[in-house]
Amino acid sequence: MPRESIAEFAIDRMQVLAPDGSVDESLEPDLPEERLRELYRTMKLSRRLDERAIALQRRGELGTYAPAIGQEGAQVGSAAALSDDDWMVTSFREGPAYLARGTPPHVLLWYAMGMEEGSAVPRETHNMPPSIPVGSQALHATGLGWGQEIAGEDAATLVYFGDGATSEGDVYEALNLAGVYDSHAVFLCQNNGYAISVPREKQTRAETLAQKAIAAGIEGVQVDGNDVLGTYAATREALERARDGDPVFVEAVTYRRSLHTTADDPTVYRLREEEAEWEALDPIERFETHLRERGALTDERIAEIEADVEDELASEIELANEARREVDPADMFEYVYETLPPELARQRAAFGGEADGE
Ligand SMILES: Cc1ncc(C[n+]2csc(CCOP(=O)(O)OP(=O)(O)O)c2C)c(N)n1
Repeated sequence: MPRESIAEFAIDRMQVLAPDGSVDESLEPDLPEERLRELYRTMKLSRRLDERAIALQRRGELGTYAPAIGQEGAQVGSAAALSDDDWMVTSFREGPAYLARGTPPHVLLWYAMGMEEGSAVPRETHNMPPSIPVGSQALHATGLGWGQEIAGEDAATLVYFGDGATSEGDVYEALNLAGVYDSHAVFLCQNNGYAISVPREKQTRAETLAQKAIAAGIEGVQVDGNDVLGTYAATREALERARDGDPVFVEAVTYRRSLHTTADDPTVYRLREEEAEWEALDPIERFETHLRERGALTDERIAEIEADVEDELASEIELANEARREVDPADMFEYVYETLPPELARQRAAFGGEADGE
């Protein structure tokens, strides 16, 4: 038998909103202007929350905080495509996505204060709490989506993770299992250029991250992550497929413009010139240009939105502070196991707590 090619694969890339603010009308999602302004406001709220949270952390009022500055388009666009019945599964940098799903800023601040109240899963929200072990949440999403398939639900599960997480076995296992069991999962990889100090090109030799889907036999698509409309459209399409048992991997190409966390200093591993290139591709400014051009935003309206965002944040920070309480680091042992395994019981004892494990 001669040697021949037996399989061919391709990865599409999508962009609806170009950097100059113009749209591709054939791909443009049909969203009313009020909804577009809402997405814009959520992106602005997220940006200001991040800026204020970094300042609060510097004053010692918050613990470690992971800002999503520059990633608002990727997150608000994708989270906005979810329906109320869908589940959202997050990592630690998904502030914009939580805001888009209606989580109030004070809950995100509680999380950064180390308070368990920030991790609560209110029944009606279908939002999982942040997952810190990189990539682990992809498995949770595959399981949730598998459950949706078994229960015959017309719902899907959207999971966020980063470019670094694609090097974790957990993500490969999650993709593979999702394909085999028709899990209703959408894997939203925010390729933000870095895993702490490790650049994307040191993460993998693969040309795209979306092609990681191919080995699992599921669809992979790349989208301009600084394009909120493109991300919305790509995610909505992916969710529709996932609700029918066809999982999808969406790679949103974006850039982490700020710190990995407040414990990081990006100036030691990347150049200012690179940051400037991405500054010019800012997702909020791009969307603003578009909304101005279509007459949905004016100077006056922007000023109103900005003032409104400042007011909301002022009262949300106050709310967060009113509930502030001293957090005991030993609390971390309280919420996962009913009975602590011996190793964790030993660790809790080292914190000065009770060692009552088996
Ligand atoms: C299993 C595991 N290994 C290492 C870490 C430490 N860590 C925290 S964030 C991070 C990088 C994650 O990069 P990426 O997946 O690209 O997401 P991003 O931080 O860019 O949003 C690492 C290595 C961790 N939390 N979990």
